Amino acid sequence: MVKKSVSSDVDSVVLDISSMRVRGALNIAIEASKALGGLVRSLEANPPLIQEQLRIAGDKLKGARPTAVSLPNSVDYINYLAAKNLDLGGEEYKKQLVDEINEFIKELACSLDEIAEIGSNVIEENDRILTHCNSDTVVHILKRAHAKGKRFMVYATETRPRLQGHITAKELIDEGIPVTLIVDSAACLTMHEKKIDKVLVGADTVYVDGDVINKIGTSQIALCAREHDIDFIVAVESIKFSPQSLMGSVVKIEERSLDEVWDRPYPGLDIFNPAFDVTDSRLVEKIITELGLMPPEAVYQVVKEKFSWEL
Ligand code: RUB
Repeated sequence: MVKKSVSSDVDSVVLDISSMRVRGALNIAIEASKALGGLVRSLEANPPLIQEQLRIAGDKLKGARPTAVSLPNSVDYINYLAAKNLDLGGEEYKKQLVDEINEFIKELACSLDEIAEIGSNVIEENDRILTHCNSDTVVHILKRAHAKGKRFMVYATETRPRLQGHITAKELIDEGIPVTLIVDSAACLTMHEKKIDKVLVGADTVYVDGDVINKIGTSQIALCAREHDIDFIVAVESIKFSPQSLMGSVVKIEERSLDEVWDRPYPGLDIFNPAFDVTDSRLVEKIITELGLMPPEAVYQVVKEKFSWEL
C-alpha cells in the first residue's frame, strides 16, 4: 500500500466544516470521524505512522469549528483508540482501529435515534414549541413525536444572520408538522402571544456545571422563557459534554465574517458577529440525552463516567 500523508479527504472535510457545508455539532463530529477513519484505511499498516498522521489530521479538524466540543471530543477519542493495542502487529492493529472508529461513528449516529425516542415522549399533545436555529437532534425529536401521532405546532426563529431557521422550517413542514417562522426578535412576544408551552433547542457544548452553548440568541430566548415560566429544554448527545470544562477550560466562541451581518457596511462602522452564546444552567429545565432525561446538575457525573479515558 502507498504511504500517504494526511489525506486530502481530511482537508476537504476541514473545508466543508469551516465553510458550513457541514454544520450542526453532531454532523461535524460524525464527518470528522469518518475522515479520520478514511485516513487510517489509506495508510500503510504502520502503527507509529498512523498515530502521527491521525494527530496531524485531528489538529486540523479541531481548528475547523472552535465552539462545538463534539469535534475535539471525537478526535481525542480516536487518538485514544489509536494509542491502544500498539502491541498488535501492523495489519491487525490497523484493522482493529478501523473497526473501533466505525463502531464509534455508529454510536454517534445511534445516539440521535435514541434521543429522538426519549425526546418524543417529552412532547405533549397540542404543545406549542419554540425552537431556535437548526438542530438535527431537535428535528429528529419532533419528527419522531409526529410519527407517533402527536399533534403539536412549532414556532421557528429565522436565526440571523445565516437563517438556519429556514432549514428547520422546511424540514418540519415537509414532514407535515405545522410551523410558523418568526424573526428572532419576535421570540419573546411569541412566547406570550402564542402561548408557547416549551422551548426546545440543541447545543454545541454543555459544560460540567450544566451551562449550555448554542446558537447566538439562545440565552436571550432562555431568559424570556424564564420570564414567562416556560420550560427551556435542551436536546444534546453526551458527546457534546465538555470534559475540558472540569479543568475550568472554556470554549472559544466563534466569530464569523462581518459580511454575514451586512455585506456592504457603512464606512467606519464596526460589526460584531459572535455565532454562539452561553445559557446559564439555572435557566435550563432539563436536558434530553441518549442516556435519558437529566437536570443540568447531572452533567458533571456523566462527564466523569463517560470521559474517564481522557481524565
Ligand atoms: C448550529 C447550532 C445547533 C447545534 C446543535 O449552529 O447551533 O443548534 O449545533 O445541532 P451552526 P445538532 O449552524 O452554526 O452549525 O443538534 O444538529 O448537533
